[in-house]
Amino acid sequence: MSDLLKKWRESLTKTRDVAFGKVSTFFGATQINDDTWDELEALLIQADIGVETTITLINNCQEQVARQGLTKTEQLYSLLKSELIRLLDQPEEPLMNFQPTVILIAGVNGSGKTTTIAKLAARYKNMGKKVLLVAADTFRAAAVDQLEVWSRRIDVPIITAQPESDPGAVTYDGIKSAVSRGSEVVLIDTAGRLHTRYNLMEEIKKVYRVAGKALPGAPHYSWIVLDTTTGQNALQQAAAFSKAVHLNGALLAKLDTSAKGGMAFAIKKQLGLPILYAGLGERVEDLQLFNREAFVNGILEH
Ligand SMILES: Nc1nc2c(ncn2[C@@H]2O[C@H](COP(=O)(O)OP(=O)(O)OP(=O)(O)O)[C@@H](O)[C@H]2O)c(=O)[nH]1
Ligand SMILES: [Mg+2]
Repeated sequence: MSDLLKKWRESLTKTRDVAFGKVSTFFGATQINDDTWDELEALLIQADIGVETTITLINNCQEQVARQGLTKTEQLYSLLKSELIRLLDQPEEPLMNFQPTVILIAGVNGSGKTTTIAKLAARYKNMGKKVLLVAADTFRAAAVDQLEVWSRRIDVPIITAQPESDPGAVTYDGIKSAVSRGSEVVLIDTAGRLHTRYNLMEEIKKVYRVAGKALPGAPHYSWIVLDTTTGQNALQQAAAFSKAVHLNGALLAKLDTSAKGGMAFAIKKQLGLPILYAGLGERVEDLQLFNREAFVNGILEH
């Protein structure tokens, strides 16, 4: 097994053991009958795949079983694996060909935004890009400090503002500064906010609009960081942020500490958001481009 596959498998231990353990042991020499589908449906829902996505999955599997004339549940296993892979997109590294490419990062409190931004910044820097961090989380003084610590650690410049100043203003200054210093990638960190709080959602809409005023077309990417441990709850969060800041990608944080990795399938199926990156651990290099085959092989036993 390659090091990459090993890393994914290791990070998905909880999801594999706790949530998908029963799915993996379900298949064997038994005949496929009506009970098979009811039981499999229950197991998949318990594994955080979500009701709607599970129903689609079961329907697709039933069609294939009929078409291929499969009779044993063990034959169904590899079919399920390939149908799970098919539910997900295989992303490529997003293009960074604007001058600069502006990326807005949103999400609820504590989901992993700031840490993920630091990891993304290090990744893009290693790819040879000139990166600039913008600390538009002006809500807490400690939030700016946290990003500044990262900025020093990964040696990437940062634009900050006074605590409690307007997050729109620092976004504007940050993008203007990126243009004048020739940065290639700008990562904007925003304050954590509940997707149900009207004022806070209006505030991030403003950050989004101001980015477009500083540079027409910005933000070019608007990504949500989802804490994988929240499971299906992430769907409501992503739906609300999608409306506010036109999300075009999701990043999964804390896959390594979660048993609810199954939620990834619903993000794509129900919201149509591609998963771009996943956090497989706390280290900078633990942020990986999402890999659908490694993911599905990591959540199921062989
Ligand atoms: N194990 C693990 N921990 C993570 C990962 N991503 C984030 N964390 C941890 O999650 C905690 C919260 O991360 P932050 O990056 O501060 O989250 P945030 O969304 O910026 O939080 P607020 O700004 O308060 O909304 C920190 O302790 C991180 O180390 C991950 O992929 N794996
Ligand atoms: Mg933060």
